[in-house]
Amino acid sequence: MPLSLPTHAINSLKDFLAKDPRVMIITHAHPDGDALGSALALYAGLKSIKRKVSVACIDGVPEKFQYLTHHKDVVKDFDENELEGVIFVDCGHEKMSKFAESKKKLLSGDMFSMNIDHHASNKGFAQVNMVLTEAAAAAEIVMDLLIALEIKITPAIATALLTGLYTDTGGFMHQNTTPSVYTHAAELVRKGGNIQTIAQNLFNTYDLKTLRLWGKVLSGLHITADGAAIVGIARRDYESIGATREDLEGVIDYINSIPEVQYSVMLSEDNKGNVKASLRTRKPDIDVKALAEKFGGGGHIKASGFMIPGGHLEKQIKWKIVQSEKKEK
Ligand SMILES: [Mn+2]
Repeated sequence: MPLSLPTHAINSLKDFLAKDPRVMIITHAHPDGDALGSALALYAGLKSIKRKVSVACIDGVPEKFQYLTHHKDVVKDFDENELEGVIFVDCGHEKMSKFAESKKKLLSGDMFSMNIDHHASNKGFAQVNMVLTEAAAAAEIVMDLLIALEIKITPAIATALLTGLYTDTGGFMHQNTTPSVYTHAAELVRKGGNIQTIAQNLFNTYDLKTLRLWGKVLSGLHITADGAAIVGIARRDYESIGATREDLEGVIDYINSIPEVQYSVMLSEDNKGNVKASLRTRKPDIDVKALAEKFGGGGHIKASGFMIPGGHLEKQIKWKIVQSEKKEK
């Protein structure tokens, strides 16, 4: 069963594309597999019907995603004056792109703007919004959109879309793995999507510094009396072993694997002294999105996050989170 995409949004996009415009696809900073998979799938699809399309991500393409076709076409910057339209993909908020604030023209109404996303926090920041919170991944929406536009899903596009489905469902293991995810995935495999490539690049490949860093994280884990697993990683923790904060991605799922843990909080310091908090839970009755929102963040019920600007990683932050959670009870 395909998702119910809003017909008016499909028609607006069709009308816009018919003018042969120059259009930029933008995905969020610190991209994950869904950000890049859905953006590159849409890019390849629009290219195949000879549209003047480009694709941008402020942080470029991390090495582990460089198996994706057209990854070299992803630009880190662009001139908004050379565009007639922009399509945001997998951005729960325009700020996530890190372009919208500096390039005011993008969402000023001076050009066509579209927002393709699945985050519950998305307020519909573009002219045309295709926000389906029931979708597990932006890739699920992009797949149905390509079909609606009668664009052929090639094996390369299928692999990009499957990458989005795989990453945003934690390899089909998270609670958001709906029947729709499986039917979409089945169709993508039928169209030549390569699961082996995805599994090898994203799930079973870790370099030595990453494993060393994870060792540090796991040994510093603290479990509170309330069953919250909390760990803090200072900048020196990863810099001392030649790792970066990006190498922490995935370790929180190990922390969350402890059966008695109610929810997990990972606090990591960036090189400017800001602290990023990642929250996860596997418990059906716990909503980490609500917890993140108290700190000005957001995300999904089972996976969320927030940022403490200039927060420096000190015990106080851990304490604040635990106290705030206690008060709720
Ligand atoms: Mn996503």
